[in-house]
Amino acid sequence: MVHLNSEEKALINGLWSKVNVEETGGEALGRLLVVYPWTQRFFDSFGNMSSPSAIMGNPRVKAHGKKVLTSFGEAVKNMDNLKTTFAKLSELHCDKLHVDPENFRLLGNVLLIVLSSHFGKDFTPEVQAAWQKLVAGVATALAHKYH
Ligand code: HEG
Repeated sequence: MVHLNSEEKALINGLWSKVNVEETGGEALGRLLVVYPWTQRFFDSFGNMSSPSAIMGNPRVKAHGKKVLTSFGEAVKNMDNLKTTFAKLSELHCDKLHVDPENFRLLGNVLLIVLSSHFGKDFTPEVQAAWQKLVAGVATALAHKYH
């Protein structure tokens, strides 16, 4: 399990307070679907995914990205308790949605790229290192209930 010290927590909170959940969530999920096209199969009810611009402009992708990043915000609030916080969602993604947990790692890395592009030089190596730990912890927590 990841352990975040108080400096790392402060760096995570500092960036998170400036994140636009709707914009960043939509962009992260959209990029996941473009860069790793096999992830599209979980969203075959979402309509037009025929090109990168169709995916990035798809309102259902944007809405679901916002939902996912809003949920990710629970990780920021519960950095010492990721497994409990995501236990129910882990069960849902395993039993009902059948999402391969490798995809949680891919989404975490795409999220970091989106944050880096939004925040530029404010996304310092220290901030990246703290976020890198958090996304790894979330991926592990979401995979925890898989069987
Ligand atoms: Mg998942 C639904 C959170 C990664 C595929 N995801 C959801 C929901 C939440 C959530 C809160 C709604 C649950 C509900 O309706 O009760 N997802 C979530 C997080 C993360 C994640 C926090 C990672 C940080 N999800 C993820 C990935 C995939 C995926 C990587 C697939 C590549 N999620 C997925 C699908 C649904 C959800 C297919 C159902 C979508 C729908 O039909 O509405």
